[in-house]
Formats: sequence, structure tokens, C-alpha cells
Amino acid sequence: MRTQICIIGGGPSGLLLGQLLHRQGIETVILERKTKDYVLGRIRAGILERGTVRLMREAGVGARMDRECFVHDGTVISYGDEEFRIDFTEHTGSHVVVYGQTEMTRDLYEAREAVGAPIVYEAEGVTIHGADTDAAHVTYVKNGTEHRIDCDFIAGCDGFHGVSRQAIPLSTRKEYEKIYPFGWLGVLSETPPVHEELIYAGSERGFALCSMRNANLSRYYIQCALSDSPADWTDAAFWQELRRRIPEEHAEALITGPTIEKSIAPLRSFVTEPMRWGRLFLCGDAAHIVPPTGAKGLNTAASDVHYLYTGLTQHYQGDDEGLDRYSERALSRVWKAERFSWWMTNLLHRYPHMSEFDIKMQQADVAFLKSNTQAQSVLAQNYIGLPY
Ligand code: RFL
Ligand code: PHB
Repeated sequence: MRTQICIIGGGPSGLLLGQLLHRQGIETVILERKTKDYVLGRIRAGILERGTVRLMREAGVGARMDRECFVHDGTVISYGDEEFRIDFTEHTGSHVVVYGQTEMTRDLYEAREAVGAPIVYEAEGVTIHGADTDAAHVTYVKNGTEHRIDCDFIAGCDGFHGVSRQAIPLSTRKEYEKIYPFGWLGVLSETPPVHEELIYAGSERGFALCSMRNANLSRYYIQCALSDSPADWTDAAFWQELRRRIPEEHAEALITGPTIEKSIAPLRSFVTEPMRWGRLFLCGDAAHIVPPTGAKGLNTAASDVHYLYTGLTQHYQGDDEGLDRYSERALSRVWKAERFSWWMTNLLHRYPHMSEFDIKMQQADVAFLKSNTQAQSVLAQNYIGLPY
């Protein structure tokens, strides 16, 4: 088989790129290792920046998002029993929206199926060949038979554990990584959210986040030990711990119920450079990971997709500037999202072995943010998403 762009990975990056390219008349084939139901079963991001919203509309898949999303003009930050609000609209004239990654992915699958663009599920052993030559191709195995796709370019959208990044020789690739000594235990519950906006909470017992998907679906997270497993946490223990980490007023208002999903995610900062090797371009989690504090993962994947899709579109119009500068442009924005996510993680999490000095520094950082409108403006600009 021959196509213009072979996309490895049918997560949000691969699907969004495929749909945007389709609208420009550029052919793609998506290879996804898992089934569609598996991908849709992963509960992940909940917050979309304005740039991600714009790209969804540009891809022609914004209708349900525009109808069902919730606009958030600000967020609450708490530290112990103190709390304050950061007003995104006041500082930036913009906002973010709550629309789950699951819903976004579902809309993109439906759009791809509606236009009949190819997507191969359960593609095993995906291998990239000759990415640094003019004969780039990808092979994979489906139902025991090997297939080959010849293409102009390969988009590596296969997440952190994919094969694309590994195809770049170590002599070319440089990786930067920070592993945090804690994870996030997340639950989903069919209960009304405790507050109309998100609450990012720092406390002596560790971080907590109160988020949501809709008026009767809440998403809560608490910082936990890396050695914990979801089975260690009964629902009652989870709710009790969450209550102890958020201001009393919210703890009292919290409506609890049975959890319908419970999982633990480790926290990591990671960047690989460059994001291009010959005809291979990395996009999203395949190239970089942020800790979820600050909601930047999916949104940074979307900005990569923007740079790659405009570069590819220009290439087929005879201009290679966008592709030649893809890695540099994407990385420039990626590093700023890395900085913001790392800073916000440090602001609100309890590290094992934090010294009294470290705690004083964290308290001073929070106190400055609470009292300084410029500091709030910096947070707001980063949270709603740096321009691209
Ligand atoms: P994904 O979503 O990992 O998709 C990659 C796809 O590639 C497939 N794949 C392969 N296919 C073929 N061959 C192979 N060898 C393959 N290897 C892998 C996989 O099956 C998968 O379908 O990467 P993508 O598309 O780059 O999207 C990135 C986002 O999923 C990720 O950044 C966000 O979920 C991060 N994230 C958040 N981001 C935000 O912007 N806002 C948030 O509020 C937010 N909250 C979160 C998050 C991530 C979390 N976890 C669990 C890591 C909250 C959590 C808890
Ligand atoms: C979520 O709703 O899953 C969510 C929201 C904000 C974050 C991380 C996760 O920073």
C-alpha cells in the first residue's frame, strides 16, 4: 500500500493530525496497536486550551465540543485552609474548556470513519524503515500477515511507550528526564463536582485536585506513593484523604459516591530532541511528557500537530520551510510547557524528605502568587496556553 503520510498511533495526536490533513486533501493511514474500545477506555485529560479548541473546529469536529463543553474563566488554588482564585479572563481575555480527552477522541474516530479514511487497529510489530532515506516505509503485522506501507513521511504519534522515538539513532537523539518521587491516584465518580471551577490544592498531606467532566461526573486526584496500587485504596479511604487535603468549606460540601474508575499515574517530565529525523516527525507524548499539574500534555500534543500539519500542507504546495523548522518551533513551545508543569508541580506537591527550608520556599511561592497580580497573570497566560 502507498500513502502520503503514515501515522503511527491512533490517540488524540494521530487522529487530530489525520483529520486536519484530510481536510487539506492529504492522504493518511493510521496504525493503532490497540482496539478502538481500549483507546476510548483510557480516562486522561480534561482541560482544553483555546488552541486545542481552535484545532478541533478547524478539523471540522468541534460541533459536539462547542455544545457540551464547560467554559472555565478561572481556577482555585488552595494551600492548607487558605484559598484564592486566578481569573483567566481578567488576565488574558481568554479561558479554557472542560471536555474530556475520551470525548475528543470519540469525535475524531467518528469523523475519520465518516470520511472512510483508513485506520488499522491491532497493528502489531510496527517498524519504521529508511526514515533518513527517500524510501521511507513502515511494516506491521495484522492477523499474522505482514503488510508494508510506502509513504512520503511518517508521523510518530505513538505516545511515550511507542516505537517511533526509538527509531531515531542514539547518536542523534538527546533525552532529558525528571522522574518525580510520587504519583497521582485518580478517581471518576458519578457525583456533582465539589466546586464549579477546578481546585488545585497543596497541603501538608500532599497534593489534591478537584476536577470534573460534567454536572454529574467528577474527576478527583490525590498525590500518592509510587509504591501504592489502586487496590490499596478503598473508596472510603480515598474520600477521607481528599477531604483532608482541601479547604474545610469544600471538604464539607464534597458529595461522595461509588467510584467508577480508579488508577495511578506516575509523574514524569521528559523531552527528546530533535523531534524530526529525516522523514520521521515525532508528535505529542512520543516526544515529550509533562506531569499533569497544569493540564499541558494533550494541549502540547495539539500544538505539535498544528506545526506539523501546517508544515506538511506547505510542503505539498512546494514550500519546505515549515517542515525544516518543525522541530525547532515545536520544541520552543514544549520547553515552556515543561517549565510551567514542573513549576506548578513543585508549588503544590509534598516531596518525601522536604526540609523545613524547602517548605518555607513553597509557602513563600504560594504567598507571592496569592498577593501579586503579575504572578497570577503569568500563571493565567501559561494555563490558557501560550500562543501558536
Ligand atoms: P497517546 O494518548 O498515548 O496515544 C498514543 C497512541 O499510540 C498507540 N501506540 C501504538 N500504535 C501502533 N504501534 C505502536 N508501537 C504503538 N505504541 C503505542 C497507543 O495505543 C495510543 O493509542 O499519545 P498522544 O496521542 O500524543 O496524546 C497525548 C495525551 O494522551 C496526553 O498528553 C494527555 O493524556 C496527558 N494528560 C493531560 N493532558 C492535558 O492536556 N490536560 C489534562 O488535563 C491532562 N490530564 C493527562 C491527564 C494524562 C494522565 N495520565 C494517565 C498520563 C491526566 C492523567 C491522569
Ligand atoms: C482532569 O480533569 O483530568 C485534569 C484536569 C486538570 C489537570 C489534570 C487533569 O491539571
